[in-house]
Amino acid sequence: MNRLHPRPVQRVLIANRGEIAVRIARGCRALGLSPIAIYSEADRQAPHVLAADAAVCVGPAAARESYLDAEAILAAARATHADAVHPGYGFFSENAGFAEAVTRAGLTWIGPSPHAIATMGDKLGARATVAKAGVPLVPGTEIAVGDTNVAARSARELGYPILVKAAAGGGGKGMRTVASESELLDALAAATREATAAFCDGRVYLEKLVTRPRHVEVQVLGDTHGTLVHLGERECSIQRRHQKIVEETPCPIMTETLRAHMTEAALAAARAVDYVSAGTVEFLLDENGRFYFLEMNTRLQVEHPVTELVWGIDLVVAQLRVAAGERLGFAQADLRPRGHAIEVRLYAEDPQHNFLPSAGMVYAWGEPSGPGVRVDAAVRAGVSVPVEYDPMLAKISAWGADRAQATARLAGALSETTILGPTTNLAFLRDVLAHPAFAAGRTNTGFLADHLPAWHPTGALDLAAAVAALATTRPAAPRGGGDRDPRCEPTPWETLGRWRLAGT
Ligand code: MV4
Repeated sequence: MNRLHPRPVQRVLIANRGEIAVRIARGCRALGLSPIAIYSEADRQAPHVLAADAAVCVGPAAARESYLDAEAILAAARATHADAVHPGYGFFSENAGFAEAVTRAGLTWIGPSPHAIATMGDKLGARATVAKAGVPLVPGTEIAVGDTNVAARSARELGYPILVKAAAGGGGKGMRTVASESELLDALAAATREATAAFCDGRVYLEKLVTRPRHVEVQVLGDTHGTLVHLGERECSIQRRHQKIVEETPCPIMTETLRAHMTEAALAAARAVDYVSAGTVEFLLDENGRFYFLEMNTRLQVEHPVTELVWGIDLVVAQLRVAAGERLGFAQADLRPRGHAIEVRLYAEDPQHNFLPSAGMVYAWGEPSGPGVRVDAAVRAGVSVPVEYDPMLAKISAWGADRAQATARLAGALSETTILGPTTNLAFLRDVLAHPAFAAGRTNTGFLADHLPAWHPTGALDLAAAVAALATTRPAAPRGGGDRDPRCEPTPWETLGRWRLAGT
């Protein structure tokens, strides 16, 4: 197969699972393309398998032996005559070697070039590359600090507090805060150890600590004909342990001037690696309105739906089209954001017990709908949530003409969401949205620690919702056999019998 002229894309292998695999299958359908799923032995019943035209088992439950087995995935592509591979997020999405292998196999890689992935994947390389393009960086060391004397001198010059970061890191892995010189040696050793274990690459560097930053990121989209546009920013500051929980666009404190500067910086960063496909440039925004490049994610992101809702662009469709060599077909001047969108991530985890994952059988699942509501989920009653993967069950998003309407619609959608089986963070999410600090847009990275440090559910609403869900999914006992008049079917409150909760 000639790698410069791969065959036209018709069959797309989705090298992922869960809601993003379902989402990508939808994008394929929208273009008349045929989605092909892969699955592990733990995912035989998974919703993403049903979303595809064909599905191939690639190995046992452990991700290393299935979703991260490059040979098995390429064999699945061959067996199903796939023309292209979409990696989704996580797994192989930011693996330059896998992107290369896909291309070498004569398949179209739906994503940026291996060069762009590799450059941005190395945080020191990314810093150097975007600095040359004039993108503002947090003051820091430009080289890995192997020598502790050099590190101590650099840290003193930067001024404490500082952060030790892993060059191969990202997402907070291998990161250490250092308040003063007395902590530096231990932090360097710990970060090096952690980075070596996680990435087989122990290089670390220093950055000045930005206190109480917001995490604001810019969506970019490029084609192979030289068009590169941005689709505004997303604010994703409400996180715990580097896991985002709430994402929205626009950023509540964004101004036209700040947006102009930040999006220009994001486009410059993307241009520095000839970026093609959907990508995200992350910034820290400090309390004085200054912003600094953090890293670039060279993939479609979990939180892409809020951008789609406000900008009216299907990012997966755009990725598929530009991967096939088509032009984007629009320029920056053709794009106008409208209104506000907020997404929350529903996790199978227990907020009352340190957010411990809570996988297992889903007995009932009722998803919300209504004006401006969007659900990206891969949950089905009767199917277990495997323990082997990320415990995210669904993303629930709402669009509104303004932030208040988006918040109200999302809060309404959450009270319409029912799940019976795994413990979830549903009630926690409701309390985040209902918090006055959220309404006021005071969403920096300290939000959860400041406002919901030791969270406990209020009221028995969750149990009531779960019982109602159970009641609505339980078939009514047949009376008198034969065809029954649906007008005589009992209401949930009747089938519930003594399971009625006091006060509901
Ligand atoms: C920082 C920072 C403060 N100052 N860098 C966290 C994940 C990784 N992408 C980088 N991170 C941070 N880098 C400097 N120089 C604070 C964080 C950080 C953070 C950033 C975004 C969202 C949530 C966060 C939570 C803790 C720390």
